[in-house]
Amino acid sequence: FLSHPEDLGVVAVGFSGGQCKPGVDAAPSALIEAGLLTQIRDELGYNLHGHDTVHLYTDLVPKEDPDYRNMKNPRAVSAVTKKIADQVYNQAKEGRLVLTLGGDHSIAIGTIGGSAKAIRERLGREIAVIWVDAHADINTPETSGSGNIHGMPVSFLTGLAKEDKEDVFGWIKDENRISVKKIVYIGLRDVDAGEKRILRENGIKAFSMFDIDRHGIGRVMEMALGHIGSDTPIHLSFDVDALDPMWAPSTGTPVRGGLTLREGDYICECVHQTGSLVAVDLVEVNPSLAPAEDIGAHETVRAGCSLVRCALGESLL
Ligand code: Z70
Ligand code: MN
Ligand code: MN
Ligand code: MN
Repeated sequence: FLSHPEDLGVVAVGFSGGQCKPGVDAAPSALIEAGLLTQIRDELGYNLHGHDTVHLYTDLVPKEDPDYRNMKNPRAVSAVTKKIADQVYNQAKEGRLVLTLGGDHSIAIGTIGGSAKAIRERLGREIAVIWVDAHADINTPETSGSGNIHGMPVSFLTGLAKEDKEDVFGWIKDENRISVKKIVYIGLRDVDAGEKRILRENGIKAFSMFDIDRHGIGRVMEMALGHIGSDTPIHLSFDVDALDPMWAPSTGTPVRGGLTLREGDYICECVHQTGSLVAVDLVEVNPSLAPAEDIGAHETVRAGCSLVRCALGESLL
């Protein structure tokens, strides 16, 4: 699906307005300082585009941003994700693979909104999404208990949540949306009651930690990719909190009983091996949230780098 598979569009965006804990905005710089982009260029051989700037988009954050439909920072998240959608779209329409380094998971409204539109225009195809996360992030503004928009991106992307107001996600059009039939979750273990109902009522494919324990990650990936079907463009959105806190303690909402680093890497490797990957997000790394001083942050950043390299084909012999 890529006309320039060796070209990688990089969108580095330190944005934290989709949740309440500061620090996740520092993740792109931490990942880059750990050598991620150098490794991608020198060891994996990609030509990088758009990698020179870490976008903070503080200019897009309005002074006044009162809650709307129970959402916190609605105008800021809407404006920043709209901008990200443009950036990802501009990279993807050139036929490049797009890597986005977040940021909290609200940014996926932009990354997936942008790649869905570009792939539709370029290939007339709908993308599939593999969402790797402890959480389903499919609350609507009305079902959300927290009001944090990083718990809602999938509802906006699938059209389960809609809003007409232009400055509060009214910019999301059908061209940006994905089908509930083409999304697959892996790693779920902390899903709200309202979200479970949404998953059930819409027949959304989800592999929880229970399924991974039962079948093993190998079989789960066969089933996940089988559901998507071969020859479908794939957007991989990886929330680092899918990993067990043993591997990724520095994240806003660590949940015990998660994926090993090796299982996370394996998911990324399998997705790379399909040859259908068009975009990757890595989100929710928060270097300032480390239970054990510096060690936790360093380990989490290292784990994030490993996941991205695997998605870009590092382990392919
Ligand atoms: C909860 C909510 C969430 C990440 C927390 C939590 C969502 N379902 N996502 N941490 N990464 O607030 O909607
Ligand atoms: Mn998430
Ligand atoms: Mn999560
Ligand atoms: Mn390859």
